[in-house]
Amino acid sequence: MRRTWRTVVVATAALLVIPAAAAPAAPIATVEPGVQRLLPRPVAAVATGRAPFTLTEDSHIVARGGAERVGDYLGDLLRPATGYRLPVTGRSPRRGDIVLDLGRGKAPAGHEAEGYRLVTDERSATISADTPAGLFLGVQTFRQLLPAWAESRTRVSTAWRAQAARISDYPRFGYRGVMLDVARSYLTVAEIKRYIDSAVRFKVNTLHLHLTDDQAWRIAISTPADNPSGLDYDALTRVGSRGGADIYANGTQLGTGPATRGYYTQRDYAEIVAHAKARFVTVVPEIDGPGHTNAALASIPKLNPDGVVKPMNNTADVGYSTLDANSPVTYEFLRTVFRQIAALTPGPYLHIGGDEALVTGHDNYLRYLRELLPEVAALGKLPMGWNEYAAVDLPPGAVIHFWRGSTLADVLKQVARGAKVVMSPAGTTYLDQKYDPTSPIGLSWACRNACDFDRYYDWLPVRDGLTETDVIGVTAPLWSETVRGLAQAEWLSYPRLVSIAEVGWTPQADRNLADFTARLSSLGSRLTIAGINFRPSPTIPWTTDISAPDQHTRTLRGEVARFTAPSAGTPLATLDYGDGTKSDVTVTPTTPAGPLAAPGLWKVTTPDHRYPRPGTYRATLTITTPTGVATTHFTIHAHH
Ligand code: TNX
Repeated sequence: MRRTWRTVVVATAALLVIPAAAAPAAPIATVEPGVQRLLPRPVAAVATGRAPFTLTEDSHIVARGGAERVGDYLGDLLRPATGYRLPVTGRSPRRGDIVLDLGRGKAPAGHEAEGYRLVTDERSATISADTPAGLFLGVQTFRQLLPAWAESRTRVSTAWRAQAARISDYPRFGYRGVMLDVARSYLTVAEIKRYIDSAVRFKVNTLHLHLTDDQAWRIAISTPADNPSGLDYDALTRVGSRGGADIYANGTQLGTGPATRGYYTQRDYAEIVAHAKARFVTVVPEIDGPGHTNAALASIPKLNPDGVVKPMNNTADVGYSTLDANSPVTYEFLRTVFRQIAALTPGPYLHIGGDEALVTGHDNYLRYLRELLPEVAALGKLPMGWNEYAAVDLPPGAVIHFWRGSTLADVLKQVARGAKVVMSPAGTTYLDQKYDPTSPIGLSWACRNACDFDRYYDWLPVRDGLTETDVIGVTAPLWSETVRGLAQAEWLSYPRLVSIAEVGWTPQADRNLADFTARLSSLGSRLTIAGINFRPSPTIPWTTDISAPDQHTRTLRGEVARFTAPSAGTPLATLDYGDGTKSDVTVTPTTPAGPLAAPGLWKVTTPDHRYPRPGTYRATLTITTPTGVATTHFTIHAHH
């Protein structure tokens, strides 16, 4: 039996939230995917008005040479929902093929590294770029032109159409990052991979891993043959990885329960790096110091000049620990650690932390950096550090990770000497901050009351005397004092991470909050279908997607449709059976929504409905949500 699924997406035109109780009689606008909905907004995109591209069961992904692995990735994305074979082949393109065209001069001029062009029409969908990375970014755009059901991991039967369009696109910045703090609370390798997979949809290309802190040390370091001080590196995981941020210093619980714990073997870390690399994501590992080092000090007593064992500390406290800048053991330790991490890290940067060294003493802080930075250079890497580290002269190409303004003069001085800047101003990029005081998790020191996607969108990454070329990018850090597992990480990240992704991608002049908000409204559906958790912001008029298959039956029974409804509140469904009868039908969430979980897919079930006589009936399903009304039709072939 061939089942046809249709998708209808509607939303209220107004930005206002209509209370669930009031039946919205507001005008309805149909929202289809298309160039006007893309996130982040491309540099140039037009709907050509031609017939759309349609993916069919005969479609191939045409990709040769360096394009092949991007073709494989795209095939893996599209096969589950479409159920098509989508072979990756080198044939000359036929109607309905997706073409990944790699070659010199294909990207917009001057944007060879990550630029791409995308043309969709009734003949093909062609993505062209100078690099596989450019093709990969074009793929992320293309998938957003397909119906949201393309994100389903189970088969959906629908017309897989993409609007006919012509897009020319490239990033504002080359460094578009997210940061996971796996020190305060651990994420498994599988969770990190999923987090990467979600972030790349929005063209994020850098994953900063905050691997060590006061509360825990999360990366295995093997004891080197050359170990003059006899340091017990195994203790970093045997002792240090047992920690986590569980409580505030006053004993109150942080987050929904104790921190998750664990560590990465070097093989685990390599697996994360490889997964990231296959998605054109650079991993930037951070080993924080000289402050934020209690877990290391507690693991290896010899790092303390007095040899006294420091206790592990499971509070959120920071600023009380320091490595000894005057002890050769400190540098012996750091050399071992950074050498091993560098060997596992293909990316150009090693992040040395350098923040909040409150008990180090200024001279010792400078000494620490002056000893460590040449070691990083000797490993062939560029240093990156939180903005405090601009207190010393940095090598050209070093990156200052800006999180607060107190050392602006130092930053500007180092930039004048050739350092670059990545922007993570705490009040507009920190994903660990509560959205508002009702958020069950999150901190609030950097952003107090209204910290939703709009605030994280509406800021200038180039300012304070910096120029466009001084700044190489932005990063959204997810500190994890209150984060327990991937679902909570996603809840704090989406939709705000999308704001930061667009700050990093889209030219300043093309960024507009109202336009961004409108584009976000159809994101909830896509995230829902993809199984990515998010916070359905109450100010967004979330749209609904419905899939209702045609049926061959005389008696309609059980599940007749699935739909998305990201807004809070229970939607209502009415089914007109097409034979003169009409009734309210039951809607059931497939996963429970909660204060930290967006509503998942809903299913619609009908009581048994027997058609009076054989025939073909056209049913109409209407879903009413707090933000709009969605309608779809399906056919019942009631012959037997
Ligand atoms: C400040 S930002 C920190 C982190 C905390 C974060 C919590 C920075 C360089 N240091 O250690 O986790 O605030 O929001």
